[in-house]
Amino acid sequence: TVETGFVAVDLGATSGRVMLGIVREGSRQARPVGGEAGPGGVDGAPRVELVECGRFANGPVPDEHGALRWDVRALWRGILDGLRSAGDVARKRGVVVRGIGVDAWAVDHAFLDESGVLVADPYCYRDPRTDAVADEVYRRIPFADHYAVNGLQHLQFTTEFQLVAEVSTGSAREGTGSAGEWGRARDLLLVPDLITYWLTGRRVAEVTNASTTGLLDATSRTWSAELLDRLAAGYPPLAGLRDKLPELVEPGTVVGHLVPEVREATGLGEVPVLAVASHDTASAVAAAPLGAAAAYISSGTWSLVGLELPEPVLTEPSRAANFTNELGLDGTVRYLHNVMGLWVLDECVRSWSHDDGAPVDLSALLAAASAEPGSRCLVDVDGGEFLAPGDMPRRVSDAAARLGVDLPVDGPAARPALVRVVLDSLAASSARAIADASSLAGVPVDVVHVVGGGSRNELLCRLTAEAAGLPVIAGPVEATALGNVLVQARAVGVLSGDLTALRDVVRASVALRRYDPAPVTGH
Ligand code: LRH
Repeated sequence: TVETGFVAVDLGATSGRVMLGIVREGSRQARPVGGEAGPGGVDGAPRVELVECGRFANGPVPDEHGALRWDVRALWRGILDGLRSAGDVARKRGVVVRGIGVDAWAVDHAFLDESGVLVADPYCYRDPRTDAVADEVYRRIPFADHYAVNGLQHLQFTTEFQLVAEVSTGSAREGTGSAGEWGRARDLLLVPDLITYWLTGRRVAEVTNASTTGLLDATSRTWSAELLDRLAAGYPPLAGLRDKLPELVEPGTVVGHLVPEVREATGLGEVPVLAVASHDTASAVAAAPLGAAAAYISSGTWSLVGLELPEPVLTEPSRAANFTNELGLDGTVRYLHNVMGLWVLDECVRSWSHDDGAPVDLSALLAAASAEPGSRCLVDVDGGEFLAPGDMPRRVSDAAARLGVDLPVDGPAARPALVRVVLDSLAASSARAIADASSLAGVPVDVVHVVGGGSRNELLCRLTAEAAGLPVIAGPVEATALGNVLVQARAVGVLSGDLTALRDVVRASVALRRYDPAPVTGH
């Protein structure tokens, strides 16, 4: 029998993946393999099997001036290789590929010139060029005025602030040619839209990711004329911005078909390329098997902690608590807060692996950390001091020292305690965000879904359940790719139904794990 497949291109800050999602009819006996069944009744729901067809490293690369950028051409090569493998896997398995969708991290953007050629590698949001920009912008357009329209939490690297950094003389990047880049820009494309453009030749702005630019109206889901006008008034070079923003599309829109060069390079045919929920977090939330009264943590480089709501919360207390209203699938709002996430741990591991000249064994380290006494101290993992890469163990230790706690950094024996402080802090910060979201939105929460790579981190899940005083349901690990595939499959009619029906497919497809709140004690 012929089966149907969809390719998810999923770009994260530390790696990119190409996954083939094979959709199968449900059967009454269908049961997830390899673990506890999910909480939903899912017998009979279709299932998706994900096959990894490509994985490649990603990370910010300093340019000749030391500015952090993304090597998008390297990503593109990884994507083409992955698409070729996906085509091979599909052929071997008798699967017909009926769609391709791209998602990536938010906020960062590229410019295309008059001929449609990439002007320069996109800046990474961790580049310090925006360090002082937001405060400057807020003097002209107060944060409250922004929030009333775009509903976004304050993050120093929101696309709007990056654009202001780009056109401001005297900015951190003066002399590095940023103004020149803006001067040559005819179109602005967010990272997943850039890849979709290279696949199809068509320029669009997918709305879930566009909602992270600061330029969108969170209520109408359209570019905000008000914010664009005020920005142009404050920063005249940005007067042309409006014309550089592409047409918005909702997830599920067919953007185009593979251009001949890509067909040739990958061996794939006339496959449609669809807009998915192209903000990786939006895809992950779409595939979080949420029921009633559920909060989620999309746990990866960042922990995105919050609720799915039918409408934005644009109140003053919500702004003061720095909660964001990013847009989700099917008209939903992702009401959440950015917690610094596994970035802090990953950077520590990177630095230790560098010291050792060999990769650190993370699972041994986590086992040792779980045997450490908890609650030594809680550092503010949301602090801007942890945003930039480099020397993370020292920065964590300095933050602990400010709380009067001695957290040595030297030698492997010191590592488990430091890891425990990082994870305790992350869990506490997530628990606080869940409680805040619940009270600010006036929605009860009695369960927390952890999806993404962090759902595999047992210690973090246990600590989160303990800190929140709520059960944690962990999985799927590949929520983002799954959300990407589900949107495509529904758009071409292979799946049907609303978000609830899509989440039944998730429950039928993957094993979930439950952690009940209990103290995580050292021995
Ligand atoms: C996670 C993520 C997050 C954004 C950040 C820039 O990958 O997309 O939702 O805030 O990256």
